[in-house]
Amino acid sequence: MTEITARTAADALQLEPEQLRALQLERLQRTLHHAYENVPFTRLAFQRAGVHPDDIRSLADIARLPFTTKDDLREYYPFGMFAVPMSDVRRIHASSGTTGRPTVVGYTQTDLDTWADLIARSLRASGVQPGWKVHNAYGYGLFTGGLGAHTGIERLGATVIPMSGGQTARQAQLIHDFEPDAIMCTPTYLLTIADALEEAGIDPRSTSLKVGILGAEPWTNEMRHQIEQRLDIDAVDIYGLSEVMGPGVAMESVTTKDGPHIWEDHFLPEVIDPATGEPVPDGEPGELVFTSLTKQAFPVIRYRTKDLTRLLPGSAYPAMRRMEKITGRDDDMIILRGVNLFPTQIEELVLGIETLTPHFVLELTRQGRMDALTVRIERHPAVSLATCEAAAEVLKLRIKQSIGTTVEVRIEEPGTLPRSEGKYKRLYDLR
Ligand code: DLL
Repeated sequence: MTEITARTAADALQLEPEQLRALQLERLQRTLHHAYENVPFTRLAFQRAGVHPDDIRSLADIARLPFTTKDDLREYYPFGMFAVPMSDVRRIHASSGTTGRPTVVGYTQTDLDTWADLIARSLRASGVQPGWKVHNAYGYGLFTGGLGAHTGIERLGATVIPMSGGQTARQAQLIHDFEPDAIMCTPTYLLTIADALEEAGIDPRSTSLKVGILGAEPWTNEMRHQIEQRLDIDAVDIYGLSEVMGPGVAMESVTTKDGPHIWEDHFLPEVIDPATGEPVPDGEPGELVFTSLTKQAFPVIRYRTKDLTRLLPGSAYPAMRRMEKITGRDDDMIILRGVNLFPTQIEELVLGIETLTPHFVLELTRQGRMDALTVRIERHPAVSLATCEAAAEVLKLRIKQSIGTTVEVRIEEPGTLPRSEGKYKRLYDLR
């Protein structure tokens, strides 16, 4: 494939809609040929579906192509989906996955350059400027968060502080000592860091931090509000997934805070009905699907993310569409006595009650023949048990009113629930 980097399309943000569509179509056709010629899975899947890359003459034709799922990637573990010889692969990452084999992804030097450029673009959207110091607390290693963010921070011309996750007391100390301007980590880990700052006698609102670039897990606008208040920063949403690249597939602008803009010059988004696989119009909710437009080592065609959202018109960057903040994943959905709910819905309600802490987990159990959901929430040390119990009753009521189901709420003593060090495990299925 001819080399295309974000820099050669640096003015992509300025494109008129029809120019962007033309660029996408050209890149789509090139990607389809590249994958068809070099990835046996793609060739086979296309042949089974009776399509050839030459049949795709418009962006709408993409609906004729077969989907790719995580199971497909697992089947070709570890390197069977790579579209270039291993000698051209400069780096691999893997997404852990809770069960089964991890998904392994690869990058050529050009892919790594594009990624760094897109992180740099994302950082600009978040307000980070060249010359700033960025504390990077996404995990380093096979996870795409740490190293993905790292090279982009450098590419922007900012200074990276490569902390990785964990050693939270030390993170708090170094935020105090090194005076970073920005922090990158998961939203739940930032709450853990805020607690550690307080424990070290540092007022979380007094640090040098101006902005948090937060993602890798679903989080609500209520969580944004709480983080912004607690740390006196702007909190913006960064989205991505290993299979499609890593962080930086989409990024929210600090000026609008209205959901991540998808960098459409590199990734073609669709939203489909998860049950039928049919594309739904922009504005309608469904499962997000991506086709990569410039990737060399690991092109993906109609990759089903399982992430649930809607496509919205661009705002801060009118050329690119936005996605609504993710409400959850298709596989995170809890079906409780016939009612569907997502952990983020509970988060929204918990954070709406001032006397409750954001430290909570959900437990699904079976009681007799019925499923039951318990929300276990930590008491804030400064709030009495009686006040907390009263707040728990309010929470139960609000959950009943807005979600339509009855749950148990249990107050736990301060410091007893697990703390986030990265992606937080909110839901425990004990059935
Ligand atoms: O989590 C990439 C990433 C790293 C994104 C750092 C942002 C910051 P994976 O480990 O492959 O990659 O997990 C991808 O995480 O399909 C979503 O379900 C979830 N996710 C990622 N970003 C967001 C976000 C990285 N901003 C999976 N909001 C995705 C909600 C997110 N969910």
